[in-house]
Amino acid sequence: MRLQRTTDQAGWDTGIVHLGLGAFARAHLALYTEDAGQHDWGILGVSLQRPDQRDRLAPQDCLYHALERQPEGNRPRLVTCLTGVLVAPEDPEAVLATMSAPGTRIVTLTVTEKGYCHDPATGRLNWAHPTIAHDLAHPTAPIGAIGFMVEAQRRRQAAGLPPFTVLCCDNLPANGHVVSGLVREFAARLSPDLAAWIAAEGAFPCAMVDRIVPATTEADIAEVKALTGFADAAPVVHEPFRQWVIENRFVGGARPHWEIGGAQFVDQVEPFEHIKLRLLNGAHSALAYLGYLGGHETIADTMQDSAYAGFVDRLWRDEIVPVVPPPPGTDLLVYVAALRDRFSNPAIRHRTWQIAMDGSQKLPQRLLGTIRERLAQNLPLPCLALAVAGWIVYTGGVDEQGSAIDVRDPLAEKLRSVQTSAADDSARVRAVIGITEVFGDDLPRDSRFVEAVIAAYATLKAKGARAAVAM
Ligand code: CS2
Repeated sequence: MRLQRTTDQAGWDTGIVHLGLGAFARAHLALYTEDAGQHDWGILGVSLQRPDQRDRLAPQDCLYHALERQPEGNRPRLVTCLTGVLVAPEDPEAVLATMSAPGTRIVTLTVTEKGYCHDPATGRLNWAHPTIAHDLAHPTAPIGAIGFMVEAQRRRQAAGLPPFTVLCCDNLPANGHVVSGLVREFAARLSPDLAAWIAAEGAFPCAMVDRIVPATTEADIAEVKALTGFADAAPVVHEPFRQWVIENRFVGGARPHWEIGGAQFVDQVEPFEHIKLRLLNGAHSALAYLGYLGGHETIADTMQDSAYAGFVDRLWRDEIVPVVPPPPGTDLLVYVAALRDRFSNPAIRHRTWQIAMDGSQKLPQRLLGTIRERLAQNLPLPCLALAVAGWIVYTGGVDEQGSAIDVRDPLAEKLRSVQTSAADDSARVRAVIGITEVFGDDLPRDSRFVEAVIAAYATLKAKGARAAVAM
């Protein structure tokens, strides 16, 4: 059966423009918006690079199924709140027109860590980034998220409209503050008046988003067809769990009632974000590198292996929990127990290779913050050091069987070349830790950290990842 809108379905008007339309936003933001059920808050999705989402969604009127996967079975749900999909490189003007339309009051983003073109160690804009350089030279025809937001806000200011709220849904620490800083830094180069207006009138609430959403596969598409009868080319699959903690700061207070779907509006997001980035994402990245090297395809497979399950328990209990303050009313051991179940859900096939992507952009907030806390308290960090060493081996580009690893990372070239030109293993580790965009100026100089990673790297090389995590 073909998926198409019927006349008895109520329509949605665009209230939100979402930059970086991927599976995560369609399984998280869109479902909370669907639950809120306010039809003036429909979502217009924008792909900043590829046309594939639009090509799949447009022929089915932007309808799709979200398939909740549980060990006990699967539950498909039809999602209707997407009002359209634009592909920015094909028509940047259409994107800018929608972003600066009066009905658009919120711009949400999932452009991944690297999409902000910033330096992950400092949170400052990387002016040498080709996307930033392009958008500075051609501000009215941008290609990057920051450039689109600044030009659209400029048009809104010129038209006498209020700015839109910018709601970042990426896994960055203090994401609202970081994005606000980047937008204002970029705007100030073009027009100090615009930058001042955005600072005075705009809003960049911080938010913590959580739901495990693996990339959709052909098998998922076939399963949705078998379950629903619809030939849906663009379903998303997700775990049952979801969480969204949002700072309650929106321009003119205008936002959907996402709390209907369980979103929490709070004054301080930071404690929630800290535990999520460090306990969930930190462990995810550790398992991704070490699990991949040990031959495991998914996180659930890795958790099935008792050596890895024991390792991640030590990482959580002994190294992360003691240095991360819990948000009010949260018991971290209960949180960790839930994570163990979520990671072990066999119905979610989240590939280690997928999570391993873009480590240079992820490590600072996922692992290095915890490492800094432990060093400040002079505490040992064997599991964290092993995770960093796993990333170094992984980005070296050769697996334990001698086969090439398809390393996807904006710094992939640099990571490989510094490793190739180093004389020995210890020099290799030092060369990678010397990359200040990732490790800052402090960690390369901390011999406790450097020596711990050198030792972990040596163990990985000598014994392999599976034996290393079992130690
Ligand atoms: C994962 C996240 O791909 C990754 O790096 O760690 O996408 C993770 O699944 C989500 O943050 C869970 O909320």
